[in-house]
Amino acid sequence: MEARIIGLKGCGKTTLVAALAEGRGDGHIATVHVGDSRVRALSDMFQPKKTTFAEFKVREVAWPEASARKGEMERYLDALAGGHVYLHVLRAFDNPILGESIQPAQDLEELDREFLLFDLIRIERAFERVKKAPLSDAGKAALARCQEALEAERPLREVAFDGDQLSFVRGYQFLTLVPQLLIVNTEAGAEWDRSALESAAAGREILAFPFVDALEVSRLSPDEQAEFAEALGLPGPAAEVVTQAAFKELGLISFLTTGSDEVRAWPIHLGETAREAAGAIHSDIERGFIRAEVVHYDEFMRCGSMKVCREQGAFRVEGKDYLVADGDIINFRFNV
Ligand SMILES: Nc1nc2c(ncn2[C@@H]2O[C@H](COP(=O)(O)OP(=O)(O)OP(=O)(O)O)[C@@H](O)[C@H]2O)c(=O)[nH]1
Ligand SMILES: [Mg+2]
Repeated sequence: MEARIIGLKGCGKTTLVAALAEGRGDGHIATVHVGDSRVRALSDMFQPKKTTFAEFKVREVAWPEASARKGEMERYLDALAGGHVYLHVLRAFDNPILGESIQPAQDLEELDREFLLFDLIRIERAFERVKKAPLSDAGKAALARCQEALEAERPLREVAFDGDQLSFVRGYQFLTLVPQLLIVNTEAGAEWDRSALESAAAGREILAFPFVDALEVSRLSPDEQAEFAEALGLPGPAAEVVTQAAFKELGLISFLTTGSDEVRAWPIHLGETAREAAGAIHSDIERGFIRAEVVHYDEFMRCGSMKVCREQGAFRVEGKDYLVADGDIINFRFNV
């Protein structure tokens, strides 16, 4: 899973990478641990040799210098392709170097407009090139559908494509197809007016906190982070808040495995079955799947041990088609 951190010049992208990295980053790229207090709690109970969080790669797309051939914006748009979700940073703090006023809603509209235009031009080029790169009728219809949406100023992520159309459209790496979370970098201690941004957000989820404070919090130990985040008025440690919102946006959940060797969170898509979840661990477990022994995390914590879970009927045996829920603790039975 990879998230791209995007946004206009000087809005705080690099600062966000650092806050998410919790010291593990490298400038523009970081591997973010999906903040999951359940993993920490289970690890405290089982004292395993190893504790493994679900992970998320983030990569900043840095604002480029203009060249003789291309302006800054053109170069930026060219560099954006890829990634499963955009973390779109908006500046709501005063950055004196930029010499521009604070206007996150207008900044958002500016990049939205550029994205729409970029995608429209890409479609026009595809139509122009049909002699050299022929398009099937289905392909033409899919692109026409994209064009129609974009001309009505609708981003492609809002269009309900069917499976075949979607995989065809994905091949073009359209910018408006990628889901977005909006992350507002606010001025520490200052009020911030959310209402202006809400209409421009058009349904995208908005997170808002001062990145400089989030960065300070991210330098603390996991135990201290939640407390200090609260004291500073943040919604939580950045890695936790942002990854949870990104998981929700992408329809991801985590199931858990426990034991004396390892406590671990495994990301899968909502709607995946026990057998598919087994495949997330190893293809052998998926192939040799017999059954899944399941206790939900909340039930487990209520009971305090597997033994009590069994006695109280919180422990379930599920078959291959069981739909895994977020927070299920699963032990797979399989033969190889
Ligand atoms: N006051 C204040 N300054 C901030 C905040 N976040 C970032 N800055 C400062 O703003 C400047 C730009 O931040 P960066 O994180 O480098 O922004 P960027 O989006 O990566 O910038 P480019 O890569 O050049 O586009 C730096 O000097 C930061 O220290 C904030 O929340 N409050
Ligand atoms: Mg930067």
